[in-house]
Amino acid sequence: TAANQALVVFVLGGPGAGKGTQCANIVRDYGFLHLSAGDLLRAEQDREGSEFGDMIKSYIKEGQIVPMEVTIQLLENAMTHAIEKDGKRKFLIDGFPRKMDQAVAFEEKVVPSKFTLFFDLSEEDMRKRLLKRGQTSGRSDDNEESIKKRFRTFVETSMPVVEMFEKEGRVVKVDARKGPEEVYEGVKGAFGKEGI
Ligand code: UP5
Ligand code: MG
Repeated sequence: TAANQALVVFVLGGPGAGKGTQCANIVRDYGFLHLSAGDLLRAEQDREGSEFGDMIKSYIKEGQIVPMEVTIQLLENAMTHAIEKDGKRKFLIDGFPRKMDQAVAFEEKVVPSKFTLFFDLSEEDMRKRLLKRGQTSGRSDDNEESIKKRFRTFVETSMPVVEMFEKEGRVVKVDARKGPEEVYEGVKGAFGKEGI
C-alpha cells in the first residue's frame, strides 16, 4: 500500500507523559501529521455501525491493548488516506506500538520506523497529570482505577518494546519532567540529532 512510502516516527512514553501535547508542537514546526492510536481507537469506538465499538470500550477502560489487527488497520487507513489525498508522507505515530506483536507486524507489513521518541517521566508525575486532566477530559480511563491498570500494562507490556528498540539504537529519550516549553526544547534536540 501507499503507507509503505511513509516516514514514521513512533512517539512513546507512559500514560500522561505528554505525547499528545508535544506532537502538536512537532506538527506545527516540522510538517508531520499526528496519528494517535488512542484517538483513532476512541473515534472507532464512537463510530456508528462499528463492529469493534464495545470491544474497544472495555479494553480502554481496563487499560489493555486492543488486538493489533484493529489498531494497525486504523493506522494504515489513516496513513494511506493522508498520502493519497493530501500528499502527506511524514507521520508521528503516537502511543503505538505498545506491545511486541504490534511493533513487529507494523514494521514488517507497513513500514519500519525511522526512530522512536520516548518521553521519560516518573509514574508519580504521570499520575498527577492524568488525575488533573481527568477533572475535565471525560476520558473513561482517567480515573484512579484505570490509571493503575494503564501503568501496569505500560511496565509489563509496553516497556519491553521500548527496550528492544533501545538495544537496536533506535530510541531518543527526552526528559519530560519540566514544563511543556522546556520539554519541547528536548524534542527539538532529538529531531536535530536524527537529522530531521
Ligand atoms: N501535560 C502535558 N505535558 C505537560 C508538562 N510538560 N507539564 C505539565 N503538564 C503537562 O498530557 C497529559 C496531561 O498532562 C494533559 O492534561 C496535559 O495538558 C498535561 P498528554 O499530552 O495528553 O499526554 P499523553 O502522553 O498523550 O497521555 P495519554 O493519556 O494520551 O496517554 P496514553 O498512552 O495512556 O493514552 P492513549 O490515548 O495513547 O491510549 C489509551 C488507551 O488506548 C490505552 O490504554 C489502550 O487501552 C488503548 N490503545 C491500544 O489498545 N492500542 C494502542 O496501540 C494504543 C492505545
Ligand atoms: Mg495522548
